[in-house]
Amino acid sequence: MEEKISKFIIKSFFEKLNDSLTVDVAIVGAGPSGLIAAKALAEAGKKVAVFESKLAPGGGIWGGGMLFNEIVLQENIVPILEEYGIAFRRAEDGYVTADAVEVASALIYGAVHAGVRIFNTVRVEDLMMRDGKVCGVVINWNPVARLEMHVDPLVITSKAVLDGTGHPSELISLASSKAGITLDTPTGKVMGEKPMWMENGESSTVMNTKRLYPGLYASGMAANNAMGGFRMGPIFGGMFLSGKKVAGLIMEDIQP
Ligand code: 48F
Repeated sequence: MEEKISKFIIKSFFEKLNDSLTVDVAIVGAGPSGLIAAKALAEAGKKVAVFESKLAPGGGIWGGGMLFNEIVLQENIVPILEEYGIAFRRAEDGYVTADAVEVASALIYGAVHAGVRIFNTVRVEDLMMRDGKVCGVVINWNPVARLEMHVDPLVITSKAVLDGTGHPSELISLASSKAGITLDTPTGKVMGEKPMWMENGESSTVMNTKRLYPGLYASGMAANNAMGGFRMGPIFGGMFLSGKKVAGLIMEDIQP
């Protein structure tokens, strides 16, 4: 029995990985914006792989505000909560609250159920570029990076790469510093996230969600960091709408 169980795991994992070496969209980071974009793209028939450096996908959802595991959303997000079957409670002034654990697990399940492959504990450490376009990501096990092992990576090729890495916008920053490319931002470089301003941050997250370079997109807090938007804490409507928006932008660009 022991031999069979190990064989089944190895076989099905390698089938999954082998089939994801070339995808339509490689999403880096399984936070709310990345997971929502992933499901929308998969439902539109795109082949999507998500690479998440942590063991548990879900990014900043799980901890709610200061580990109080509830999140707040605006009432106009209710249709998206209903799409996922997430329960919510009405608060005052047009806000609703939802259980952070239910939201995180629903977004993960929604993506995988739609056909997205999520590779957890895999860190994207670099980009691939050809002819003025981003066309893939360089991956390695996160523990390899954390233990500073000298181990060469593998590469996933894709038509589009989404930076959903949250506050540091790791891939956009890498593209700017290492590849020296000019981003579609006011300075051509990463503008840097501004301090807390919930109202402004919520709307700017959606406005800042865009293509920053051919083949390279940003959503959620990565978009805000790239474009110089404000942070907003445990209100998540902007993240949800950012995920939906970037899925639409990518679909327009990679239509056959
Ligand atoms: O930060 P995160 O949750 O992404 P988001 O969609 O949402 C932000 C909110 O959670 C919250 C907020 C709400 O108002 O401000 O912060 O912008 O998730 C980003 C995910 O990316 C992973 C990281 O572990 C996290 O789960 N990640 C970061 N860098 C890498 C990565 C990398 N190089 N490779 C793979 N995953």
